[in-house]
Amino acid sequence: MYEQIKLPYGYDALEPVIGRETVETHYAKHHATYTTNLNNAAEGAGLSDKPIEELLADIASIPDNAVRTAITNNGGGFYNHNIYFEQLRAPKEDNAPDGELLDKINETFGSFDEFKTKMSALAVGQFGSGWAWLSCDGDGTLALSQSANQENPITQGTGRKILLTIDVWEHAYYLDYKNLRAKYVDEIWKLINWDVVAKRYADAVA
Ligand code: MN3
Repeated sequence: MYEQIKLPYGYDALEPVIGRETVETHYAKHHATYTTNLNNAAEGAGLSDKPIEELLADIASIPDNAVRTAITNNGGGFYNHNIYFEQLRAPKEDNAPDGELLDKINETFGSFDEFKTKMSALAVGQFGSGWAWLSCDGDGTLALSQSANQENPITQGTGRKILLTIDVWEHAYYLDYKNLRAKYVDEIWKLINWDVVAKRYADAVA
């Protein structure tokens, strides 16, 4: 049985960057539906005991087309939203990581601003629904990428650990920003809980 993370904040905690109605609909409707559909598909296929990362990494080994598609879409939807919601918090100006993660970002991308520009460009440039990702190898090498629909660096077979994501499905921003995806992406940097991202990085390189 796969379970949605408990939101570590209230539905209105991300205002004014992301409004209460968006958070509530996104979490209690979209994310909840992916979770229910994943549980139904995994249970039907006898796979519901598998840790979600393993289930997604081994997706190609599921022989039945319909089950594989259902788990790609709903397992990705379940997992990606757990990652997304966990890493947000109330808005903060001049929000930035520090310590080892900041050093690594500076070393890899030149500066934190340059990193944000590059990841934002992937988020804004993802054609249609999808996600932008920061992930890393076991040796801590950072990588930026994007994915369509509910794919992620695990289902894409990269073997990398996920550190940070931006959801660019219209349901993530349309009530607050209408068609202005770039404005949403620009604003979401205020919400990133860098303590969560730093913990993911520390776990990935441990
Ligand atoms: Mn979403």
